[in-house]
Amino acid sequence: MKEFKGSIDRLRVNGERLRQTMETMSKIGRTKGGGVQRLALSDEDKEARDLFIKWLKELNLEILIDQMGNIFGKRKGKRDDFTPVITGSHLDSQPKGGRFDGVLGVMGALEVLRTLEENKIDTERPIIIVDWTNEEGSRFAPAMVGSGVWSGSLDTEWVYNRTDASGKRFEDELKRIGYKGEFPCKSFPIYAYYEYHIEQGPILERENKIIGAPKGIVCLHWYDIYVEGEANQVGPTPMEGRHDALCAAAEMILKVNELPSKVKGDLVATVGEINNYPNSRNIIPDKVHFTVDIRSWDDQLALEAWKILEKEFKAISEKRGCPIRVEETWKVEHSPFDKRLVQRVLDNAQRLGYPSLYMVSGAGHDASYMNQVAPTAMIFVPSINGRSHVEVENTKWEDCEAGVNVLLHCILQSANER
Ligand code: HGY
Ligand code: MN
Ligand code: MN
Repeated sequence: MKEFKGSIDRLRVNGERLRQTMETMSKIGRTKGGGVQRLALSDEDKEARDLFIKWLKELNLEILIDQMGNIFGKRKGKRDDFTPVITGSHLDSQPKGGRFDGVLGVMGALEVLRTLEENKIDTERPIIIVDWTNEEGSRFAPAMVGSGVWSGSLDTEWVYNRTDASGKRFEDELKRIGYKGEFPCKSFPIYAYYEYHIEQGPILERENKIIGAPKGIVCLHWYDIYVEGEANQVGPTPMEGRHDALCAAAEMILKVNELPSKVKGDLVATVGEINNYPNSRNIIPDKVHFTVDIRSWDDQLALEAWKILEKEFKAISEKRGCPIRVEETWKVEHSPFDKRLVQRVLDNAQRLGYPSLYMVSGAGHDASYMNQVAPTAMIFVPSINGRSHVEVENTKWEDCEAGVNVLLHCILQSANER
């Protein structure tokens, strides 16, 4: 390996190696439509973790797995007593998800460490790469539980007892894949956290920018709604007097969709998941479960919006004689990132010649929780056609490389600050 002689400013990552690493990782859980399915704590998640650890070992990093299965790889600093710079994201995916969401931030961080290693560049501070457990929250709700427990916002036992649709417990699945580590899942002092991620929206592409520097992430509020009705034979039961849980739910779901137009501002509201029982074409449904996801930069607006919705749900429930139960499943406040680090992202993008944009993240990330315990910033690159959480999710390789070059220099600058 050659010693890097030039000015550190000229250092760049190896885009071809990044691409090959991404393509190797995307083979794990690959779906017919060209996406990936690596649900948290599934066999595919285990396979991806095993491969990630193999790559960490090749870099002689000190590896640590904590009680939530978060995987940390530490590269020593000249001053190993200094607080570290952490960078990473997640390897788990949505069902039929994309090849870039989360994994680009972990493989990008890996490429940074490979670049430092091969150029024999040491930093003052240690650098830690991380894969956070269950960022997606699709199989086990809520999302971002690995970073949520680590940052002290979620309780280990509560997460351990979360179950998936088939009733499997989080802790049992974590043990089954061999990633329930010994190390306590709790925060230690860190100097800075950078998370590199695809934008998952249309703005960078529309504005012809390559690097996004989010000022922060919106709040995320998740609710679970359970509607009770009365099952009966669809034929002889008169329409009058039915308590059809699915019709009640359908009316409620439309209210979710209409909510943002009532409250103005940046609010978005979505029902993504619905389960109907007994789900037989000739039985009037008597149980429906559906989810509500509300997001806004303004936490208060999101809470007020929910109040409106809850009232509308109650009115529909009474009108149709279908009692409801509401679970306030999860809330993460909006997270304004560290202004100095966000400016660093913009400055590095400019110095490296990449057009950049100061923006907001509408997607949740582990950075939402990390921002509660350490100076945090994110680096975005464009999603082609603004698509994500779909098999066609895609980002140009040259943009992926550009993002990692910005990540490299942000990390170098922070890791060399005394
Ligand atoms: O929900 C989100 O925005 C993220 O994918 N967990
Ligand atoms: Mn993600
Ligand atoms: Mn995601």
